[in-house]
Order: sequence, then structure tokens, then C-alpha cells
Amino acid sequence: MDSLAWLRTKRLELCTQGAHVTRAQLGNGEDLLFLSPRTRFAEGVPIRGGIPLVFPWFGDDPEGRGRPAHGFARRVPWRLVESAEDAASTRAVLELEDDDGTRALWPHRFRAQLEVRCGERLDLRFSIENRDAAPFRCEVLFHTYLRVRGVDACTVSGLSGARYRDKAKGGVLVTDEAPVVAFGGEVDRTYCGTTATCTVDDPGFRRRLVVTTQNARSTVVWSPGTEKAERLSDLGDAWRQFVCVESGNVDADTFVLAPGARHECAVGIGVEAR
Ligand code: TA6
Repeated sequence: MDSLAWLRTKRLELCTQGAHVTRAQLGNGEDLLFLSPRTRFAEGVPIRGGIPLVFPWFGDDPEGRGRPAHGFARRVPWRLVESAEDAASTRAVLELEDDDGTRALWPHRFRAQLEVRCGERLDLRFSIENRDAAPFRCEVLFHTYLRVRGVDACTVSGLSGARYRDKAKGGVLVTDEAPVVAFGGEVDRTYCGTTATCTVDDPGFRRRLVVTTQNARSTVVWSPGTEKAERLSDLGDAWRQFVCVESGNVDADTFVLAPGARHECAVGIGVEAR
């Protein structure tokens, strides 16, 4: 039994560390999310799978000071402020405010809130309020691990024609000329300036996962491939059972929040029969 705090209901499983949704089962019984069988559940250790929340920066420490990759929000306990379940859906709201620990990493006052609703779809709304006297720059992302039967057989459509940074090829900027994203090895792409709806076609589970967003202009598509997965001790060969389609505002879509201002973005994930 780990030392973390959890909300577990019929449809939803959520760890208060990171306000991290680890399981979501829709009304039709479809399980949406991947969770690595090797992930650790320990204080301060990111969970591999589900929907990690990335804030206040995406990727490695932008200042190169050795601060945690993808920021600190997924590593610290959030406060569960509401939870409710009825016949149609399960809803939860969690909050994170700055404290000595966060300010030692990132010297700003803020309040973050995550609202989760699981019913016929899974919907998450992530807001950041600047409670400081000065503006700050930040990035936010739902780092969603979508469960698939075998990533090699899957494709992602909706991003054709958009520009992306190819992190698997040294970060070059490319315009995506292909009709779909396919997975023959490592794929690590950050698309910016797009509000596209993305569809993951998964023949193995005979379903399509449809990812829609509100106020999110970045989509990250990630599959580590064999070599990178072998270097991730909390993943291994389970990497074929997910594709990350991540939604938020990162990289060129990083934003500045004025004192007292609030940024909100949302993602909705539904299932269509194939
Ligand atoms: O979102 C894609 C990515 O930035 C990849 O480059 C890879 O690093 C992945 O996130 C996983 O990051 P994590 O820190 O969770 O191992």
C-alpha cells in the first residue's frame, strides 16, 4: 500500500499527488487510459501513465538548473475540494497553491485548479491564476497516456498541415505533410498553433479515441519506441500499449499571465466504435 492519497470511484481513480487521473472508465465501459505496470507510487515520484499535469514548464528545466522535468505540479499533493458521483458521471475538483516548496523552485504566487468529469466522455479543465504582483510566463499540458492495443497499428489524424518540433530529430521544425501520424519507432512531436481535434485510430481495440480541446493551441504526440522505453525503468516493453496525445499550451504557445489574470484550458476524450 503506498503512502499517497487516492480518490477511487466506479468510473475514476485519481491520486491527489499531481491531481493525477490514473483510470477513467466511460459510461459504455471503455477504459481510456494506460497505466504502466512498473510505475512507482511514492511521494514526489511521477506516476507513469494516466494524465500527468505539466506545469509551470514543459520538458527539461528551461533555466538548466536541474529542476524537475515537466515542472513540479505532478510531484506535489493537491487538495481535493469537491467530489461527487451520480448515475451519469463522477466529478472531482482539486487545487494547488504556491508554498515554500514551490516558490523555492519557481518564485511566483499562483492557484491551480483541475476539474475532472467522467461520464459519456472524460473532460478535464485546468486553470492557473496569477496571484502575484508581477506577470509570469508558464506552460500547461495534459500529458495524456491513451490506452491502445498496439501502437504500431495505430494512427493519429487531425494534424496534417500543422508545423511541429521534431524532438526525435534534434528539435527541427517541420510541416507535417502526411495525412496521419504513424508509429514505426520513436515519435516525439510538439505541434504548436493548432486547435485541431485529434483522432487515434486503434484497430486492435476496434475503437477511435477522439481528443477535443478548448483554449489549447499545442498538441504533443509521443511514443518512445523500443530503445527509449528500455531506458525508462518504470515502463519497459509496455510502451506499445499507449500513445500520448497531449493537449495544452507549450513551446511556442507558452503564455504570460498578468497579475490577477486566469488561464484556462480543457480537453475532452470520447470513444467512437470503429
Ligand atoms: O511529452 C513528451 C515528452 O516530453 C517526451 O520527450 C518524454 O520525455 C516524455 O515527455 C516523458 O517525460 P517524463 O518526464 O514523464 O518521463
